[in-house]
Amino acid sequence: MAKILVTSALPYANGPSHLGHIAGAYLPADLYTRYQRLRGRDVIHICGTDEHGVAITIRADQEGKSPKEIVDFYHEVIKHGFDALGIDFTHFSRTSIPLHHKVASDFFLRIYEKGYIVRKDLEQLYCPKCQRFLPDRYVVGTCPYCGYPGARGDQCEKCGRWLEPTQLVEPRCAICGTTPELRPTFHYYFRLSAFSDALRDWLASKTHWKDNVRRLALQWIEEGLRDRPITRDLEWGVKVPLPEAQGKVLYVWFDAPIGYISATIEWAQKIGQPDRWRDYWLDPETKLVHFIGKDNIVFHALIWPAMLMAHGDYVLPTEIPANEFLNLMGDKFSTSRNYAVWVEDMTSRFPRDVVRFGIAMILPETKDSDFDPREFQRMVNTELVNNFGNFVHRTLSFIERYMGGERPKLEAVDPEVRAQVDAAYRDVETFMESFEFRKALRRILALSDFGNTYFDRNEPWATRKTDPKKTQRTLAQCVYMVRALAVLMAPFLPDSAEKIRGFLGLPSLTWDLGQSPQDVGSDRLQNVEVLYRKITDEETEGLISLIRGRAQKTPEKEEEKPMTQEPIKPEISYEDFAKLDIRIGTIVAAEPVEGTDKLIKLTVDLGVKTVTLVAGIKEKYSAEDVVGKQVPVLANLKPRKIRGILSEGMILAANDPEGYPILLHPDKETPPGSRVT
Ligand code: B3M
Ligand code: ZN
Repeated sequence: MAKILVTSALPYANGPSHLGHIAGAYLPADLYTRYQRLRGRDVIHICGTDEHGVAITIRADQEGKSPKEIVDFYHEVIKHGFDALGIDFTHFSRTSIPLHHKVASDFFLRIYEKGYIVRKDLEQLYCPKCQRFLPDRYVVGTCPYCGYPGARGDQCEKCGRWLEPTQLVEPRCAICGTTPELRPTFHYYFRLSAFSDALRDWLASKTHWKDNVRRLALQWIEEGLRDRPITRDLEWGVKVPLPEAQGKVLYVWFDAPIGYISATIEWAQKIGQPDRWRDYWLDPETKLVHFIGKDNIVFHALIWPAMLMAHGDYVLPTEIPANEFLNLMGDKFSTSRNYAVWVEDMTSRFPRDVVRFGIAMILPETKDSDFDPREFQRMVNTELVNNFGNFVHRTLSFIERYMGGERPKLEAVDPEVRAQVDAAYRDVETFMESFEFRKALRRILALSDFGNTYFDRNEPWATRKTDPKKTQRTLAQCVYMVRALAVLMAPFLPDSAEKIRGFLGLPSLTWDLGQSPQDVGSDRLQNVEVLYRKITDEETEGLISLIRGRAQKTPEKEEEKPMTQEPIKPEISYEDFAKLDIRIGTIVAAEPVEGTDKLIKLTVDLGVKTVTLVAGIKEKYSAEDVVGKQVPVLANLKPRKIRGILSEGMILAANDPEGYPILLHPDKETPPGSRVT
């Protein structure tokens, strides 16, 4: 039997997981693995924390901790979150372990020796103050495309373009703010370009892949694959295993996917069958399935397969079911702004099956989707509680109450019931195999909906007095459906399925329903209880206020990236500061500057004199808004002409993340001309 090797993206060990992560990769991977296991297939699910890379070293620098302290802490946090949700990994490893370092260096050496890694001399930005070469993300500056001042050396968050650090206008060291200088150095490049044809051919066979994955990969190939630097000047990471490469480590995206292999090896060692990993990675028949979020597509559908091709021994990905993004009440999740639902927020409030259900209903499989606690409440209460839970409970409690708990014998399955169950099985199989978990779940709910209709239509509460035989038959059919539902739901709601198994006294839940009455379970029901309770309005409102209350109020701009603000500029002396004459002014008149989108002409009373200022605030404020307001003014700035108007100073305002102004006002009415020191 072909083996199935499921992986889910290795989460960076620099923060806890939120529902966006769970919906992107981990729950789908878990559903798929549990389903395949239920079908009796040889499947393992491998994951672990991604513990290298600058996101982690920057976080460590910011918090004054070592990278190891950061990753040790978050490895546990992340793992705990997965446990609480029942994400069932065969093995959950981490990339900082010596085994991974060894596997990753061997991988590097192998493809280096085959000529797919080459050394290139180049010039790189070096911070003279920090005395180090600066990896991409350690450089910040102004985006050459859109002018955004907080662009990072690898990407501009505002316009989304990928950048080289040397493209930044006015680059600065992200740690100390010093202007870096170009110095000669060298790096190692993976010859991705050598694999254009092989990748194109390989992708050609993946016609059934999700459109988002295949299209993006092919688009990259059409645009021309460029060789990619795979080393960085850092202390933290997998050391480049070449004597001349002192002080260099592998780029995190080079070593991380190799983590899928090293984690499998670690698992094999742990279970005392050290060669077992080979059965998966070295067998060309293995179905390798990478669950990821859409931001990881290029790495999994192009660069990693090319690395595997270069290496030569391992199986290539068979499937890459990448999900789109999950949003939160209409906005993006933002870890930097703490606008998120963390796993713990949910698992501390609701049973994990309820949480899994709520996420599975909205998996962003074909487009971005949205988590909203009100919608969560509605779906749980109507579908999980009133439909599925209700059918199971009304069936089993009827038997307890009116039949002394004795399970009615199933003589023959009603053809209508059989047809319904068979059709559900077929559809669920199709959907689960093609990673359409939302559809699978809705299909199961349709079956329990049918169960409820069947129950209502046959009115066992009425026939109980008039036709006990018929009542028996009705309930036997319903029990048959309860069992089918428990099986189909098992990947989604493992705890509920296990409970139902217990109620029915079945030794285990198996996909095949079997034909004989004994297959349904023991003669008596056991300890039947209610599966779910409804979510209350108070709980929903509580969750909403929690999410909104702790989020920082500024609009989101930089998703999940450290350093959302520009670093502090180089130090100045007090004398430098003392040259600035800042005063409180009262705006006495204001009019828009004709022919501009941004400018308002202000007349400001500075106590000692009244001045004219031109301020770029029109996008956010109207002239009427500001008259009468008090603002700080830089009063001794050399006057300059703006649109023909002499501006005699500058009002001081905060910038929101999009660069728009936020006016500042004194805490109470202040005499105009008061100094700000
Ligand atoms: N850690 C990025 C992420 O968490 C990265 C995935 C690695 S998978 C090999 O989105
Ligand atoms: Zn520096």
